[in-house]
Amino acid sequence: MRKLSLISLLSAAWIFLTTPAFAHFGMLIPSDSMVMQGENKNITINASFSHPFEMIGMELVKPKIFGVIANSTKEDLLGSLKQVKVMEYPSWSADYGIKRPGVYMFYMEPQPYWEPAEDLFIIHYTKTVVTAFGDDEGWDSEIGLKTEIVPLSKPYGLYAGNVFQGIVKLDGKPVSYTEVEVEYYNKDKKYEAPTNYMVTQTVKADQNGVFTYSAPISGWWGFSALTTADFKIKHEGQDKDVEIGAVIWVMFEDLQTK
Ligand SMILES: [Cu+2]
Repeated sequence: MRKLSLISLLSAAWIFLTTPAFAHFGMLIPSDSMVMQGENKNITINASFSHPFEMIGMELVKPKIFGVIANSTKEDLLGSLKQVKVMEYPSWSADYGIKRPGVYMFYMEPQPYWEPAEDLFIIHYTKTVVTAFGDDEGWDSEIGLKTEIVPLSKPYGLYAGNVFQGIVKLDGKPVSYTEVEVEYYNKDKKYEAPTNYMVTQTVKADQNGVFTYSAPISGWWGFSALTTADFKIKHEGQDKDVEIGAVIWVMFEDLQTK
């Protein structure tokens, strides 16, 4: 009996210790992904490093890079970041006023995050796409991040149930058979996964780096394609591997009734 309860205690501890480590996501969530004519032109973008389905936060130190590319112009937005809390942990937020029609790609490169449990650093190059005032040009273009998901589906204006397709790129080239982790931003903690296997789902890209996922419900869905970097970072004098993630956040909408 004692042995059994020790085992169950240990396995409970093991689950507790390992489960949350699986699915951290760089997160960039704008207050609106389709800004319409006559709507509030000011949006807020929240930046965090979190466990979106379980709604467990982590600290995000001030990102190395945070910006937007719109109408072929890059704008550094690091200076507009303000400290906020996301899921109770220190995170960042920026207000952005949209002035012209166009596609606005927000992106962040966080500082490398040291993950002792995995003995490596993690960098999630994270982006999200906002469209404004009816101009759609360039939704499929590339920002040019170290690793990036380039959308094959318009990364906004999707219905729940639609598929989202993207190409996983590393240094501008498609990566074959990469694993892509998928997670729902369980914002109101409304949902529960039937099993722990379903908190994070995984799809693989094909030989051309293309992956496909169909979102079952409306809301924000995160896609994170993970590879190992071709560079190392020193931790206490030792070279450590760097896991790099190409992350994109995509909103799926419900069809509305009249
Ligand atoms: Cu984590």
